[in-house]
Amino acid sequence: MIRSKICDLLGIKYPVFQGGMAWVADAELAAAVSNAGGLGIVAGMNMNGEQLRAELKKLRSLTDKPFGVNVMLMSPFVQEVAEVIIEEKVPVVTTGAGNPLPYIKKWIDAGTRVIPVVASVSLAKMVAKRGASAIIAEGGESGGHIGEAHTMPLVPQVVDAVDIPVLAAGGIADGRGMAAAFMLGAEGVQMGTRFLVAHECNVHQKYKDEVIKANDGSTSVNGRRIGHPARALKNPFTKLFSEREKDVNATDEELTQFGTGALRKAVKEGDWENGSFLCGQIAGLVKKEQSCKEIIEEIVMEAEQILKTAASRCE
Ligand code: TUI
Repeated sequence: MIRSKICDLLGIKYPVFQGGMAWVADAELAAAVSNAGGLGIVAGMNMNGEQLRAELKKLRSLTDKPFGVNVMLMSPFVQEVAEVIIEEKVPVVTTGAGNPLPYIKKWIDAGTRVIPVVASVSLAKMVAKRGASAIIAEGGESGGHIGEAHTMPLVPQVVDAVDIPVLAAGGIADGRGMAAAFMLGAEGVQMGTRFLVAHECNVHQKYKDEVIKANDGSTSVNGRRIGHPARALKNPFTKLFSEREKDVNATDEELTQFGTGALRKAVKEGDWENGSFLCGQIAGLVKKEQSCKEIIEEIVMEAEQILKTAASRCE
């Protein structure tokens, strides 16, 4: 059995978080992950306060285990989502795509544990000082919005900089990745891409098929010019986006407008022409649809086996 401080801290069986993927991470997926012993996380990104409240009601009807809500800090609904988290006494909040400092104290005072996603040592230090319970260090191998650093250099540097548990994210989809994260000093992992193809994940079947078809070169990063770099499966949409990004005559506003709604088109409609199929670089390793329970148990067992036998390398 893998022992981890994060399990004791949150009362979960396995140190595995499911990323709070915008438009993807709904009550059904989060409940399946929490029921399987991980930490299921609902995306607050694409919901206003009332929609989040309804999703939490559904989630609580599906699980009595700990769960989290992810707050995407650039969401137009960030204020109301932050309030609903307090009113609904959400056990864990993860944050992404920005600096959560303005909200941390309010959440902690309400009894919510705050676990920010960071892409740099400087933000990790700042949130640790303000009372974060743990940190998710996310490298640029991740799908979706990313920072500059990659997982291998980022995780150990964050581990050295703070004295709270660190989870690794970005480029992890199996037990080898999980074992490697522990070797870097992490106390757990967060995965998104592997959960995209879970039976309980409600993305369009085309999305799952394309993740399963993907190989090591299937993703690219676009959006740097408008300050929102995001990793997604290469498709007609990313090709056009990349051309417009290089076009000096296209304004930043036009580019932003072009990207608006593309994630919803991918998740809900499976629209390969116009959709943004956010996906991590590790997709080439994801080869079949499984239940959340199968995914989590397989990864943890594999990691345990690797960690147990690792000592045999040394005489
Ligand atoms: O947030 C994510 N991944 C996401 S959010 C998203 S939805 C979206 N919609 C429109 C534009 C952009 C995104 C899709 N994928 N992951 C967590 C994450 N946070 N990755 C990187 C960061 C991050 C980056 C910079 C966190 C903090 C940060 O620092 C900002 C600062 O002020 O220091």
